[in-house]
Amino acid sequence: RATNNPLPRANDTDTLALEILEKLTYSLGKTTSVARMHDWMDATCLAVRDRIIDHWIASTQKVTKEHSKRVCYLSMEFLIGRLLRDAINNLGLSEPVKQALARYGVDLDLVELLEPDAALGNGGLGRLAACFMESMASTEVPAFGYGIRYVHGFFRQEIADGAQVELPEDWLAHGNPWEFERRETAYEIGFGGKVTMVEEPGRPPRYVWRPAERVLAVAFDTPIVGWRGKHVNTLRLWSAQALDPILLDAFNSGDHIGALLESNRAEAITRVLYPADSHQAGQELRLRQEFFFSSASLQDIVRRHLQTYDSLDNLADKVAIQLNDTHPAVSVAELMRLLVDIHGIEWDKAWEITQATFSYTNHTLLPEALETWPIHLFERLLPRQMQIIYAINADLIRHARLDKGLDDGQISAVSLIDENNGRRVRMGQLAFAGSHAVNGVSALHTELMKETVFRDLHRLYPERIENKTNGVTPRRWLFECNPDLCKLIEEAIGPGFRDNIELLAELDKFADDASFRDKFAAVKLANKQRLAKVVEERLATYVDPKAIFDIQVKRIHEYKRQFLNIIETVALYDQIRSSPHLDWTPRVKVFAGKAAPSYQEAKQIIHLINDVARVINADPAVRNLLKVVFIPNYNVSLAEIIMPAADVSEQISTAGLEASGTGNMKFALNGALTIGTLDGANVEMLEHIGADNIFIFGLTAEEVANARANGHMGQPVIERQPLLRAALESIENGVFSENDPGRYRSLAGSLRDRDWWMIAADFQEYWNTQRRLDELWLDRAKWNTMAVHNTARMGWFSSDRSIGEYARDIWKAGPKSIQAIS
Ligand code: 26Y
Repeated sequence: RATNNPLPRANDTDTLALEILEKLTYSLGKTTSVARMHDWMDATCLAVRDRIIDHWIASTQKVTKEHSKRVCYLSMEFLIGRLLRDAINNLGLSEPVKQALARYGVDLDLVELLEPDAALGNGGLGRLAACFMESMASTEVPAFGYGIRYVHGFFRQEIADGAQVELPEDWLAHGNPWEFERRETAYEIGFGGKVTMVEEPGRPPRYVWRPAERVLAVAFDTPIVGWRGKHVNTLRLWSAQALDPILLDAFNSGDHIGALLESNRAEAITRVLYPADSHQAGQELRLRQEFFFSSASLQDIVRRHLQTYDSLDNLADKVAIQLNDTHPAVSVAELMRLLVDIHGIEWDKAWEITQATFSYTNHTLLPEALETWPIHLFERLLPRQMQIIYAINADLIRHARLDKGLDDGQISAVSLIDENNGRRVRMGQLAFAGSHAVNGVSALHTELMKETVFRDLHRLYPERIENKTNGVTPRRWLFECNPDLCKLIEEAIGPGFRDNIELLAELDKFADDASFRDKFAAVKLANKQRLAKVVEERLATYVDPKAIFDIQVKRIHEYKRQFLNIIETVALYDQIRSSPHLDWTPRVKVFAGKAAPSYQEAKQIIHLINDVARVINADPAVRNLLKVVFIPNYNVSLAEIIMPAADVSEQISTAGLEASGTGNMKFALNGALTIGTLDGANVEMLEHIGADNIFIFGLTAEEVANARANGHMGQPVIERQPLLRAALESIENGVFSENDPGRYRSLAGSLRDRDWWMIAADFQEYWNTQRRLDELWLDRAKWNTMAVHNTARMGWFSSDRSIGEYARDIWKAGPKSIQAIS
């Protein structure tokens, strides 16, 4: 019997050593004596990849044979990071691969560092997509991730004279060992042109779109292997190519440059990731990207469905399509076009299929991040999709007016077209209308969705919005990044937690066990030493691993309030200098994160952090009681070093603005204590971890809304708080920017003014809470007890749990065991 599924390979060191050598020899053409470290990295990836492929083929065949329902996760971003350790760990090959390489005198840890960090995303939303891909594989939910194969991912950040500099990222420069180009899986994507109505006798009129421009979307597949290699899913990323790569006519007539222009124009679509995660700039190229990957993914989904079934009527029974925010929302119109125009399905039936197939996740309520597109741009680029949106809107408005009795004001709030800002398509409303389920990413965020952005649509469709609190994969964010802690946990409670992370709860009873606590603290110290070494190497700054490591790492944004953190740092600096005799608790303030290149305020905040760091770190008066470091180029790989090394996790966003947060979960899982506001998933962390084990401060979301409505101003608050006043004055008077004393005048001024982000409003409570942490540090047994409780109680925040809920409530897909979770 012919089968391409070989016998399972042996996983011993001998076999792996031989296979790595074979890859080095026959795939890379190198001998052990001339091989460089990157050759070993490639050879190791290829050897490990073979094992993934075995499981991949088996998984694909099983899903095909059983006609299982598939989940298609459409996301403009997948912030994956490195894959080698993930693969080795999930396949249970850590020891044999390490030993195998050791035979050639090669260190696996060093090999791993050479893999480029795939940064096809901005931040939380993209990293969530990557965690979800891993969890779907680990929980055996058949899934495809669909996205864009950007040639240049998220920019590399350097700091020059304190300021952010953006450099191009080039992850594909030396090839990508994980991907498979599928030249046969390619679709034409149209742009522009005209729509004509075709009338044939006895048939309803048909619309035919003749695009002016066409490009090809070519699939590149990466296998995503789940825990214990049980199941492998596919991440399918689209790359743009010209249909006719060189215009032969032009080429032959000697216009060699002109002949290549078209391919440049086509390939530009997937050249670079937009580096903004909170402000829509509205460039045409971005809309092209959105449509390009949406259309390619839908054509692929439809084609695959028709390979098995003879009709699209049962599409929603066999596929669930999740829209990761509104970036793929044009999919709603595009699927309608495919169903109605191409496959001749009647409009109402097509709409039923569409709604049953799609669901949509919202990740932000910030008005400036909500996507809308000018009608004229949409119409020019996607004329047929624009018509379809008008038709959907007409149905929606008719229903709202006639069946639900909405008035004009309410109608204009639910309309897919914003008439107030020069007529724009609202992508949020489109995604909502085209989906059977819409979800927020934390309990608080979901409630706020119902009250704010989607208030009127929620009234119209009160069943549609539900909550799915985010999670993070414990494989990457505990097992792989903190192996020593896992060993310790296993000694205490056995290995069960590796297959069911909620069993971490059994660790709770060790929180009061002094000897366990000490070992827990010893692991934390070793992780801090490792981070200290990175800081020393990259910044030539010594930080004492015995001090509190107080860490804020995330995108730089006003609402995330890195500014609040650095003002508190300045106030602490002032206090240490004015009362040197007091018993100050040594602290290291660690910052990292990127600002969108066009976001001036965020770039100023980075500059300020670096200016403050320079002054404080050089001041002998603080005697190493306080250090400030900004580690450049925050990415997934750096996060894997940082998360296990934190004592304090800063989650201090203005309440109501952080949809969920996921860094908060990674820190707490690794035993950091959170100082945070009642925002996003912090609220649920408080419920799980308990109020005694987390440090909550500040205004609630409701209080923030009220303060804003009541015209809150910072100045009167600042007058009443000498610490804040002094810190702010030193920042605005150039104490940290002597060569440019006015540099921070407007940044500081914004606090005196309307203090939109409630920094002045929350300062005093933040300061007081930090001092409670200082005090707690003196009672290390108590601190460590709390840290153990954090790790023990964070199991619920696994993305396996999130995926289980999506599978059960929204997708109705995945193994029976998952769909039956309570
Ligand atoms: C439209 C464009 C400007 C845009 C691009 C990216 C808008 C938003 C984004 C990304 C948003 C994002 O990353 N949101 C984050 O999603 C995480 C996962 O749900 C949340 O944990 C986090 O609170 C939220 O800010």
